[in-house]
Amino acid sequence: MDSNSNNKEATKFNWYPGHIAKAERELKEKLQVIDIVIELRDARIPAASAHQDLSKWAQGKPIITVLNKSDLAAPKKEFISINSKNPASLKQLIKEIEKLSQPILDKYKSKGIIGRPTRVMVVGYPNVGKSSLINKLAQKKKAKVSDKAGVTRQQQWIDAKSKLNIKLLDTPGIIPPKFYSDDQALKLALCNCLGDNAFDHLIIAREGMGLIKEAVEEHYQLEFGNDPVQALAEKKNLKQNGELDLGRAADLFLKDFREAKIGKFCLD
Ligand SMILES: Nc1nc2c(ncn2[C@@H]2O[C@H](COP(=O)(O)OP(=O)(O)OP(=O)(O)O)[C@@H](O)[C@H]2O)c(=O)[nH]1
Ligand SMILES: [Mg+2]
Repeated sequence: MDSNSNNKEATKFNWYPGHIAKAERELKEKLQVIDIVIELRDARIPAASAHQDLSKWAQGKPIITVLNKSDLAAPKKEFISINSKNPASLKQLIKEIEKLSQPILDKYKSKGIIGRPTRVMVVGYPNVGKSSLINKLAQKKKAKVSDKAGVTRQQQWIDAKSKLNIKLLDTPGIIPPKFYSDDQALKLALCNCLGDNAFDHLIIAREGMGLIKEAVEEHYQLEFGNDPVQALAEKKNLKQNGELDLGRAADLFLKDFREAKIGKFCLD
């Protein structure tokens, strides 16, 4: 299979709805009043889920890069790794927030401003777990969480539960107007960061299976042949009207990958 030409097809689906442009505009505006930025990435794709313009937007404000969904990924040492469903995994992140907020609080104290909360904004691609993280830090279910990308549509301030006085800003997931590369688009689609209507499932499944060929062959006990999606449909006997149902096979792979049933990977 010529993976390059198929990969190019993946980016034909340029998903950039109006609300993303608005979300990016509001994010840049709000950064003026923010003290600390948490950039939440997906631990399975720490490079593909990075916002390359974020440090420019943040204009010197501290950015903590955090890999979420570490329970679904192979470990990566360079960053703070968390699992937003498990509060125990947040200790290192909370320490880092507290460390970075101290000089900010001291600065305000020296100006006679006492009790002003540190303002922490959480940003990242859709569906990386921003609202889940905020709910865990706040110890209450204030922000709406869903396994569909693009659920948070409005910024929302939520008070953190901490001995330090912290306000957290939940933000809608944003994607750049253009993907940085075809490889990035593929990985974001694979990890459910783009919304399932934004791409052709067949193309993404084929390309995604190619990235982890050995594990896929092992997990489903099959050989790729010319088309791994077809091989999976044959293996699972997925048919519609007597024909192999490639769409269902593609979705089966995507679901199993996203639930880490095939294995825990770091694709970057
Ligand atoms: N396995 C696992 N799932 C997670 C983790 N964090 C969040 N999720 C799940 O990921 C999905 C997306 O979570 P959200 O918190 O809604 O993500 P978001 O970044 O706020 O998404 P948008 O508001 O759409 O941009 C939900 O199904 C969560 O339950 C994690 O650490 N591990
Ligand atoms: Mg959200």
